[in-house]
Amino acid sequence: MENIVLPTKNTWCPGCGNFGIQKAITNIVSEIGKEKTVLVSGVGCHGKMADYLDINSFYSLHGRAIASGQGVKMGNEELNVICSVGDGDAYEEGMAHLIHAAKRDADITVIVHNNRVFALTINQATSTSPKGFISNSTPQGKTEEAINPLKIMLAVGAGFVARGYVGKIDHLSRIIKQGVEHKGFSFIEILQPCVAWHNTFADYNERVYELEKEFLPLQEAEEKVKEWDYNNMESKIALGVFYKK
Ligand SMILES: Cc1ncc(C[n+]2csc(CCOP(=O)(O)OP(=O)(O)O)c2C)c(N)n1
Ligand code: SF4
Ligand SMILES: [Mg+2]
Repeated sequence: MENIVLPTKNTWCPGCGNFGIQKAITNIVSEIGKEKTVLVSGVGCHGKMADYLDINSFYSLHGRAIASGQGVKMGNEELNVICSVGDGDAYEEGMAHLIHAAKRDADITVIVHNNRVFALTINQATSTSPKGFISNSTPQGKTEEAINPLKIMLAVGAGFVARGYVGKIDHLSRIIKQGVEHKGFSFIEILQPCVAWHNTFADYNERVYELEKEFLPLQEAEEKVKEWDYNNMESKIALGVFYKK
């Protein structure tokens, strides 16, 4: 394993789920090839990843990392492009980019650091915060249902759809590696608790489980992603590759 963590001052909160994603990338970087990999970051707590890793990177704008990543890939198709984005980035400001990149099967990997909150701007609800979530933008509780991004990705034809969890770093590392190696668009939702504003560690630890199969046929995947709808606080949460074309 190559140590690519820079000695830069790290301002993530102690215990932040982003450390798990940093570790997962560190685990696989020598296997996917450090010199031919580019990390394209959005803006938010997750975006600081570009500052903390000794890896080729491009610090993009909030919601624009997926567009920038496609530009990088067009410039040099030999590169592995990993767009490291927040849920605010991917499912709010950048949702149109996410949908169209999936639809056109752009050969990039999107990893979503989904803490289910706008964290850097100190606690506003996002599309995947559960109904009833109390935050600075929803002081009386979020009134809308959460969206299910995996369902959306399958509906628009994404060729690789997976979910990982920072509490299972080896499993997460394997999923990211598979996503990078997949030819075409790959989408990986990562459950990343934010210990400051949305600490879901205990809840996820109780509910997550790994899919037994390597991946599922499309119809089965479409059913499986409905098991947890992001509002339900009781159902089990499947991890793994749901679908691979
Ligand atoms: C176009 C635009 N809108 C809003 C902002 C302000 N902004 C900066 S970070 C951020 C929240 C990021 O949330 P998320 O993408 O979920 O990342 P996290 O901080 O949770 O990792 C916002 C709204 C911005 N920089 N640019
Ligand atoms: S605010 Fe949340 S996401 Fe941001 S560094 Fe702290 S724990 Fe991590
Ligand atoms: Mg977020």
